[in-house]
Amino acid sequence: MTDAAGQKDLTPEQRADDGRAPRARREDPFPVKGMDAVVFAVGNARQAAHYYSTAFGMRCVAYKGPETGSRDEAAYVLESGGARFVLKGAVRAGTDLGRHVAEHGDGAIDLAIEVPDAETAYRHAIAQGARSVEAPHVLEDEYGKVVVAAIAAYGETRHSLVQRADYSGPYLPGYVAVDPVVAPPAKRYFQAIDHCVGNVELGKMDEWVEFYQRVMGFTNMKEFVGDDIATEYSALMSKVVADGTRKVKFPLNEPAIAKKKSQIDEYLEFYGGPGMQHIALATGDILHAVDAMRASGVEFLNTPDSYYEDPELRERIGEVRAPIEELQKRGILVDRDEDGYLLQIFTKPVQDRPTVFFELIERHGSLGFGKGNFKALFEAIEREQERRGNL
Ligand code: TYF
Ligand code: FE
Repeated sequence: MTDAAGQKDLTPEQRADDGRAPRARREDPFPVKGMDAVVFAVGNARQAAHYYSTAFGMRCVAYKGPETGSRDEAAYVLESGGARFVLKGAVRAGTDLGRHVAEHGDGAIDLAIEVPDAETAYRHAIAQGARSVEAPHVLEDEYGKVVVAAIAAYGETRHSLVQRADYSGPYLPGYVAVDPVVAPPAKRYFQAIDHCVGNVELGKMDEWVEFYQRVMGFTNMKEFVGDDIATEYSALMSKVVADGTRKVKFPLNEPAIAKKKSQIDEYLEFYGGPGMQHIALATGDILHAVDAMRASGVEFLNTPDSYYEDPELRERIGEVRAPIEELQKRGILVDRDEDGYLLQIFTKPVQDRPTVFFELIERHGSLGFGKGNFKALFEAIEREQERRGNL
């Protein structure tokens, strides 16, 4: 069939492609290189740097503070392979950083994304309705130039868009290289940020999913917690968005009305609004990482023996790289899907408030998030919620 313009009947996709070069058609409007850093506001950055050095095996590589001309805040940059945390603390009264910590406790203020072109990424985001936090600007020192812009995300969280063309400094202009706080472990515990999860208010999850689709061109991954599972045992709904290369993955949770008070409501109440809930850290050896972190005082959620004794689990997961007994000893969870399997474990909240926690994840092909473990995991989280008197 042909229409009035003499065109053959095309699918909407084909019509949109009409007359454009094949390359342009496939061009990503918001290309990303990966996570640049997770920036935390904390009550005491010097001590937090010590914790992430000694307990998470990270290496402190850079610093700024009053000694380097930063009059309001001290910031410590820690790395483990490609994973970078920046810990910021107020060095005097009356700062917005201090206000943030007073309001939310320790938490993430910036899920910074590395992009090939910050100006273009920012312009696209704003054109798609994102709220500006910082217009693109060049930061410069003797190591070179970095272009940074920032847009608002859920709650008080932002996404900095960081373009490192040929910057050779230890982090960003203004930071100086420093020696590690303690000698880093011979073998790092993790090497990348796998995903960063956001908790948003009831009924807002789909709005934020749509935000990442519209503003960053992210697409939904198939893993999600829907209505059915939510009311049955999880008391939360969850969807995952990711960039085309799946280097940046952002699951989003909202509370669900269920029999018990949602863990997401507990977070929202104690954090004082939406914010980052957990960071999953990709490890190549979760057994070693858990052992080392536990020995340094990091507390992980417990998994009951019944999880490992369930014949259905053994059936479902098949052969994995360690005997089940070794996973059981440590409380490591296993999940398998059509692409492969993953091992994962969750810390308890790492600050006084029941808010931010971490996940260690060792992937063997699986691109999922441990859907098969949601029930066991949420039960473990609820046991902790109960202990805190918040269930
Ligand atoms: O990131 C995920 O989706 C998994 C599972 O409150 C999960 O780590 C989901 C919600 C939650 C805790 C963990
Ligand atoms: Fe996770």
